[in-house]
Amino acid sequence: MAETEGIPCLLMRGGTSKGAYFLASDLPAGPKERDALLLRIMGSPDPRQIDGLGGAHPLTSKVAVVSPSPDGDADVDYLFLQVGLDEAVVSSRQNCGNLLAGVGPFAVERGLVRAGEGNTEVRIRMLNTGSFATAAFPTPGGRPEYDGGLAIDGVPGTAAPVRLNFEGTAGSSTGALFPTGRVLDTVDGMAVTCVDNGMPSVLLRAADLGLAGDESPAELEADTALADRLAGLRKNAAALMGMGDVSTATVPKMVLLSPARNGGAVTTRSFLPVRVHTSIGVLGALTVAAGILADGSVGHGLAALPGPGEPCRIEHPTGHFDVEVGLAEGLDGVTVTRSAALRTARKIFDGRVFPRPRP
Ligand code: NQM
Repeated sequence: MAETEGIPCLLMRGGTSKGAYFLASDLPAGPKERDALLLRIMGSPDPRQIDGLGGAHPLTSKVAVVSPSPDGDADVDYLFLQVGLDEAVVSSRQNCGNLLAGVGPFAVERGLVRAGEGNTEVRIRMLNTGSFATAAFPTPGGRPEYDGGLAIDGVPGTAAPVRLNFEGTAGSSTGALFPTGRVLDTVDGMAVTCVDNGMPSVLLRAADLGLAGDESPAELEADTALADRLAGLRKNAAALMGMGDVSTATVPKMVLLSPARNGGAVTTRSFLPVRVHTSIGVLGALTVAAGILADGSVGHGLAALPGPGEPCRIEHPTGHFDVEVGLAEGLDGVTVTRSAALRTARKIFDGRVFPRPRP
């Protein structure tokens, strides 16, 4: 389709993020051409993204590309792309569980999946990592219902629940739940836990960096000495995790941990890796939960761990996020037995997007 006629696009909030959702068949098949087009659609590079759909923050500069799945075990394939703000970079190196919340409804909206009676389950293969998720959401009368009674912190009001059950998240980007082979490492003299339950992350104790751990994202972003320290730690931890050059990657995330303030398990501040998350990612929260549940990790001692069958409440800058994570000790060490969470999603705009002209 000629760019001048516009490209079909659904703008959706997925969890606490927002992004542009496309059918893969509406975008160029080659990643280079596709990414160049997405940069012009989102208005990058430009920190304000003034000439495109992007919202001038990593959490609103996201794209979901969805297609029917050739894998017999999935209904649809979902590729997540993080679009840079001031750099012309589109990265597929991380997954996004927040945009994932909109993938099931999008698949129904676009006719890739037929809605069930009252509720629909969509099985999604997540191409960034090769792991799977099943999304369940209400579809009364055969259409996704976005209105509902579930409040999630970081989003005003309430909306219909989207239940996300994950499989195969442990080590999905790095090959192991604890990619260094240890639950605790020392990097640049600091105790860290490198963990990947769907989002490769480096967990640190805020107190070890001289922080309380409940500073606001703006305060943390203004601390340039902290940014330098975290950049060095991230580079060295990523090497230990076998992740290679992460200078243009958005993973691993750096997550500061401190004791919970409001009855949850732990307080978090998550770096994306430069801007600070206003809440926390879905796979990010599942990864923090797996990290603190593991005996001997940096967060284990400071966390108020949930009882059997209780959700793990991850506190963040705008409230909390309850996730369900189970760990078991197996012959090969610690394994993840369950990863699940509740999110909401909303269709905001359906239409055609007109990319900026080629430079
Ligand atoms: O961890 C932001 C988000 C995310 C990722 C990020 C996410 C997840 O909140 O599953 O959703 O960590 O870059 O959208």
